[in-house]
Amino acid sequence: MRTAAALLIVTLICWAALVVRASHIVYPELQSLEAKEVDKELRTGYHFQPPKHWINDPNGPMYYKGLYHLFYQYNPKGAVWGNIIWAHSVSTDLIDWVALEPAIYPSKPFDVKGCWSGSATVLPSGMPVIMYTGIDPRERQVQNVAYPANLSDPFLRQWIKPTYNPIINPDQGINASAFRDPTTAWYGPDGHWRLIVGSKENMRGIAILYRSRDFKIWVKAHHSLHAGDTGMWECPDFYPVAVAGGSRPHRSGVDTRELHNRAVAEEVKYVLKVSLDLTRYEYYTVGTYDHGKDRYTPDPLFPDNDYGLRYDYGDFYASKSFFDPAKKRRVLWGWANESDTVPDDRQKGWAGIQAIPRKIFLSRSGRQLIQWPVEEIKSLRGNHVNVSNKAVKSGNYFKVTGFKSVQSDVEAAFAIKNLDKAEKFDPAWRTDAQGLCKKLNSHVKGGVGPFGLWLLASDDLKERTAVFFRVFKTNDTNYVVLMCNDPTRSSYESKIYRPTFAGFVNIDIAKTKKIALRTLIDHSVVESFGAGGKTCILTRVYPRKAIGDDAQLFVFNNGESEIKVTNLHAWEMKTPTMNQPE
Ligand SMILES: *[C@@H]1O[C@H](CO)[C@@H](O)[C@H](O)[C@H]1NC(C)=O
Ligand SMILES: *[C@@H]1O[C@H](CO)[C@@H](O)[C@H](O)[C@H]1NC(C)=O
Ligand SMILES: *[C@@H]1O[C@H](CO)[C@@H](O)[C@H](O)[C@H]1NC(C)=O
Ligand SMILES: *[C@@H]1O[C@H](CO)[C@@H](O)[C@H](O)[C@H]1NC(C)=O
Ligand SMILES: *[C@H]1O[C@@H](CO)[C@H](O)[C@@H](O)[C@@H]1NC(C)=O
Repeated sequence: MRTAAALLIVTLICWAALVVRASHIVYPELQSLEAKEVDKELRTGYHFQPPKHWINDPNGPMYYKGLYHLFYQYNPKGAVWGNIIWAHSVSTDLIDWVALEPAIYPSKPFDVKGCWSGSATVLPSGMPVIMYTGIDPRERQVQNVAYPANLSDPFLRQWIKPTYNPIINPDQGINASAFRDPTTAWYGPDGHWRLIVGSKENMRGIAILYRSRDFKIWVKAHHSLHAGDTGMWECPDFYPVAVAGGSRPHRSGVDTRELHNRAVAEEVKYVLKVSLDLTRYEYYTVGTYDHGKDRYTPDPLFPDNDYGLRYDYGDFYASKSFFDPAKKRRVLWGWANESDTVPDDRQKGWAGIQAIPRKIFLSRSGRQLIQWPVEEIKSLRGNHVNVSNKAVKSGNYFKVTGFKSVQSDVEAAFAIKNLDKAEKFDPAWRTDAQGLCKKLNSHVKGGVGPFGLWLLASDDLKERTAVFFRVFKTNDTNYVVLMCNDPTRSSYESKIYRPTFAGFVNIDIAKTKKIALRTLIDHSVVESFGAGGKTCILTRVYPRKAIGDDAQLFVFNNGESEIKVTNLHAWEMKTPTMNQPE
């Protein structure tokens, strides 16, 4: 009892001593301790990562004069959050990246205490402009712009911050400690620019709307674009998506710059995504946007709260999309943090990655967004193996041999023999896929499933991460499909945070009797796309034995019904140039 009480007191003291800024725990004594060595063992091969230290949110992604630009929140001095600047990388193909000098760093009164997240907007003249959150000497969050110093330089190496910054100050009604992450601006049929900034009012998350004629003087609208009872809204993203049956293919992206054209503005649907500071998850809705009233209304189909649809049901936060004019698509970036401990990160010398950029579009039915790794990553595919028409009986599994799976791309399709065996679905589970996956994890035998992959697995299977499906029956004709990521046996190391992650998959399994899975495996990253990108789950894992050539891939079936791997293709992935300095 006494130890428990003492422990509680210690915990309380530690808790009180932790400083939280922009929701990152601050370790003042660690944030400027440069990494002497970089532990390569679990570093990713083809995910975006700088050579060392801490990264978080992707910022201002854009395409300019033949180059993709990615900026990101970066600590140049250590492997924990702190000293944040905008690091800058460029690529011709979203695969090979070159690290440039930092683009934006504290230098002026309006950002001297921090240069936080923001977005890029390409003006009709072709001029890109960055808008970001600066922290001023009074610790207020203000919004600033920066312009390229030299428009002829496709690398956009140098950015100039006009002296008229900040261009948006938190007014009386706004909490200056909760006012950040301006979006890409859009240009309405009335010739005015608009953008939103994330904020909160007590427990209400708000997308505060601003308007401008000249991108310089911004006026707050009388009402917000949208709000919700989910706490602080960070990193909002608001963009148009094409609809099936419209004048362009529904998979193609829509440039926010086209919205000044009334015909375009009326034909598309709109997506609002918010990152919830409280839960550290995101959700999105799809709806309509009235340009005249400047209000966004989610369609009734989309829950407008924590139970809303997520881009990713795993470790994926502070995401941001951009329109890629070169391939007429919308591309999504998202940050995945580490799940190991701060001392681990100190020792590794690095923390955080960006997920593989994903093409994102509205499904044909309009019921959800679909995401798929950008096609360019196929260029990294090397050695290939395949399996076809292989039955996996109840309780069986097999190893996929002949290739190295530690850095790979796996595409599989599973056919279900007997759907009648599906377990009964309890409607209470509807809003708790994650809890359901925790309860009925990969070790718990089922009717139809769990079946799927064990990956980053040791030969003796003592270490393994499971990515799998499980099918439930609501009644004789209706089924629910759960997609789940279970890392509870991913590592011998027991201190690591390893939550199960899960989402439901919106497919008519009674009709298809088949489901597809694609998983990108990259040492400590498992990024999975169920049913062609309907449900996505990214997890970080830290195996001790299942590393390098010792990481194996298996197919398993722990359900009563037999399943068949109709086909499975697996490729070793090459290592691109990742942020080598020029
Ligand atoms: C601007 O960029 C172009 C292309 O990189 C370069 O040739 C030129 O010297 C730059 N101008 C200045 C003033 O730096
Ligand atoms: C403003 O936001 C900060 C950060 O979330 C919070 O600590 C503070 O209580 C808020 N102030 C008010 C008046 O709501
Ligand atoms: C599958 O692999 C075999 C060799 O093992 C090869 O002959 C066949 O063409 C492959 N099939 C596909 C679709 O790649
Ligand atoms: C089964 O459930 C679905 C929706 O959950 C419902 O639409 C359908 O009518 C039900 N069918 C039967 C036979 O009860
Ligand atoms: C990532 O790390 C885990 C483990 O420390 C936390 O629980 C998450 O809240 C965190 N995610 C984000 C987005 O910060």
